[in-house]
Amino acid sequence: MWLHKMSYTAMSAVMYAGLGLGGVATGATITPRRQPACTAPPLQGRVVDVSLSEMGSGMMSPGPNPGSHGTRMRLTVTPSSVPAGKVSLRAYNAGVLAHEVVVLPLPAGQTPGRRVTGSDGRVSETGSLGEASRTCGAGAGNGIAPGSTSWTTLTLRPGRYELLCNFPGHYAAGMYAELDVTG
Ligand SMILES: [Cu+2]
Repeated sequence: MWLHKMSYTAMSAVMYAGLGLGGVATGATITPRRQPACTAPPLQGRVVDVSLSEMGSGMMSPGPNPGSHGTRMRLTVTPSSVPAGKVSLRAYNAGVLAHEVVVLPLPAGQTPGRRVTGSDGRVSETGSLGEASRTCGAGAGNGIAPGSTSWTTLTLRPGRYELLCNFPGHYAAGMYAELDVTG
């Protein structure tokens, strides 16, 4: 899932306005960029921390079409291996753009980052086991706002999984990582 184009653009505009002001409030209240907007509640099972960001966040302005101008983005998973069973993802957006985390099975022999990207800049979510894409909330939403956390609890069988951000262009820009679930 990802933000509709309108709200996505609007959010970007807000982000750029914030960047232009250097994060200084001028009348309106602007939440300090590096202060987490929220934290996840206690989560069940093994907790996997997922960090979402763009390279050089806060030091450069990503273009209006992130990922299409060579902007590198990243998604990291800690730890990268957990026992089978209940696994909770705690996804923190450390970047300046909205992101999300989608969990897809990774077929044997396939390395992360090799999925085919459609003309919309997204990969197929067929077979998705779940996602964390709700600002300060659980499960599916319209994206995780910068400085916010989203979380979800899944029951995962042994195998390899790929966690990725499916906002247009973000996967191709590097937002994917492998999570291994051991038996
Ligand atoms: Cu993203």
